[in-house]
Amino acid sequence: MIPIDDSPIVRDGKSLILAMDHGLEHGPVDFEEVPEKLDPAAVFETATHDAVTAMAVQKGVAEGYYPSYEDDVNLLAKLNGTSNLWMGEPDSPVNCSVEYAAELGADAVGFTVYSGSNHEVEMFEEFRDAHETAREYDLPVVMWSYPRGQGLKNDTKPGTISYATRIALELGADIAKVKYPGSPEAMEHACRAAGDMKVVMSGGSKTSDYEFLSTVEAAVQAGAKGLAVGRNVWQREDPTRILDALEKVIYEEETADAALES
Ligand code: FBP
Repeated sequence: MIPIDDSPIVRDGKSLILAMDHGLEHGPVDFEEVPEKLDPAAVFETATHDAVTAMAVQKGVAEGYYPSYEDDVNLLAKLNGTSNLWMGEPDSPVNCSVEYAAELGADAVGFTVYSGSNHEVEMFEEFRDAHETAREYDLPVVMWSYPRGQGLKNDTKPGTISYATRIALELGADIAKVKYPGSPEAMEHACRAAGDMKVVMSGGSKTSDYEFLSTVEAAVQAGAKGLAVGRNVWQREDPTRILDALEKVIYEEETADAALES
């Protein structure tokens, strides 16, 4: 097993994963204000920024677009994913095998686990298969660790997020992507609950430059090892500007203010 810090998706112990699977998870509505980003090539261009350590996409997008970017972008193949066109307890079908992700040139694989859902048992079993196969291919595993379901009224409360990071550690993930639990103290506890596993913060819906960067700053100061972000980067008119600032906040541990000024 290759140490996670030696993986191409990690830079100086941290990661900035640019996610663009929203067309599946949310639908084209996420691209309404930035219609030019409906073309996956436009987001792959953004991912060539030095701050980005991997781009997370589904299989179909990887097949069509990754060959043109494989020299400049590291691929994180998302193995499961679902639309929001149906109702019911959270679940996410496995759309891609680890073997096929490796064939596509993936540097890592990503897997959503909705702990707390009535489908938790199957999702844990599917994660086990993916995780153990990924180990055979020396591919790091990033868990989108999202406790969600009818038993969970608030999926970002501190105890839920530290449970989410702990589940990811227990099940063998190398990196867990979790939502920000609302305060630096809660994030710190979530990182401690993760032991030696890396925790990255989920970006969420688009906010102002300052609000977004100061939350990233708080998360990094609390022990998060970076960010997995989509809309807060590619829904911006100038993704390069925010990536320049994120590079400073994440890798150089500058404040949001300092990063925005320079
Ligand atoms: P965002 O930073 O835009 O939220 O993207 C990260 C991500 O995990 C995507 O991979 C995914 O499409 C989306 O968030 C799912 O978010 P949610 O399940 O909260 O709607």
